[in-house]
Amino acid sequence: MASIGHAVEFQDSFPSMLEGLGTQGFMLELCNGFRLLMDSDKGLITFESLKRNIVLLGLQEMRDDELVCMLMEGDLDGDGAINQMEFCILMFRLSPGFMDGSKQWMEELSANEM
Ligand SMILES: [Ca+2]
Repeated sequence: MASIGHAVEFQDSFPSMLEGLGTQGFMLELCNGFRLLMDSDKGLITFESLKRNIVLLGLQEMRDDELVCMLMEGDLDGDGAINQMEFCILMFRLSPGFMDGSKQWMEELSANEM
């Protein structure tokens, strides 16, 4: 996954964000992130909406093929776009350092009835 190195750097701030925000606040941040990137007509992140909003993430140096790679990585049901659940899962997967804490986080989340 060398091609998504930029994204990984970005995601590495997640553990400290989670610490500062708490589970609920962090979930809100994730949802906000999704909404920033999504195509508001479709309610999904598409290549076009990602391309349009990538500057917001400071990832404007990512090439088109890297964006496509990210989309394909996150697109679990194969419809060519990323929905909110796929986005959250992708964020976890792009953040190796976060995986250690994510199990506990997911348990806390399901305890709160997401
Ligand atoms: Ca999908």
